Amino acid sequence: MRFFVCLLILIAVTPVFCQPPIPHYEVKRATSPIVIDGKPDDKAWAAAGKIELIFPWDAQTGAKQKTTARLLWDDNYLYVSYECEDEDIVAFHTERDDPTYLDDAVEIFLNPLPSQTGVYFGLEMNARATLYDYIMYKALPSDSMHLFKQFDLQGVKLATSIDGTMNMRGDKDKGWSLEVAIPWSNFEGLSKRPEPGDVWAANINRWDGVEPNRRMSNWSDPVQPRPNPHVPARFGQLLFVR
Ligand SMILES: [Ca+2]
Ligand SMILES: [Ca+2]
Repeated sequence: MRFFVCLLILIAVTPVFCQPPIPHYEVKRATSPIVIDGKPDDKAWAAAGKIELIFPWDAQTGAKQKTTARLLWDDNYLYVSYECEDEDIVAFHTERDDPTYLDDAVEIFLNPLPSQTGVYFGLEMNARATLYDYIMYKALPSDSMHLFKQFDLQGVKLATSIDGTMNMRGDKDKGWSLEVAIPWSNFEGLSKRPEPGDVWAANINRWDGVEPNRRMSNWSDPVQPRPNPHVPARFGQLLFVR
């Protein structure tokens, strides 16, 4: 009897212990101005650590193209940059809150209050610098997540730079990059502006390719059977440092 109880406990807890670790990243303060022009070549970016996205779903058939993301902060903004290797840059959506995730797009999901997983902010940005932004929130009675896209972040600065020919399918592109600056004032009420030592939770994602050959890559593996990054309990940790 005791053996079977132990076996049942082992079966119940094993999936948790087998999950990949939650990644951590130190967000350094920008020591010089960052010009949001889509090219993360400002002097400040050189000090930022690099995140390379991983490919959690082997069943997807899109090319595994490298993405590097970096983050910085200062008194007014959180800065995020992405450098995407891409042999075929495809993006069509141009209006705020269009479904940019159907294009070549990068994302950041931000939870300024990691003690809870019921609310977070989403930014999904395509290679044309179109922003789809929203709040995701958990609601009773089923505790399912809801997406409120009428919410618009204020004062976001966003730009991309293209090394190739967008939406020309027959040639070979090199890639694209994106810079975004998000004012801290958007998060008032849920969290104050971070100070050194504070931790926020986040995931960083990319959608790449054209159906039926698409692929999603992520900073933190959401540990889902199908591509789904909306798992706040699996977000990585951003530690703000000087
Ligand atoms: Ca692409
Ligand atoms: Ca919106």
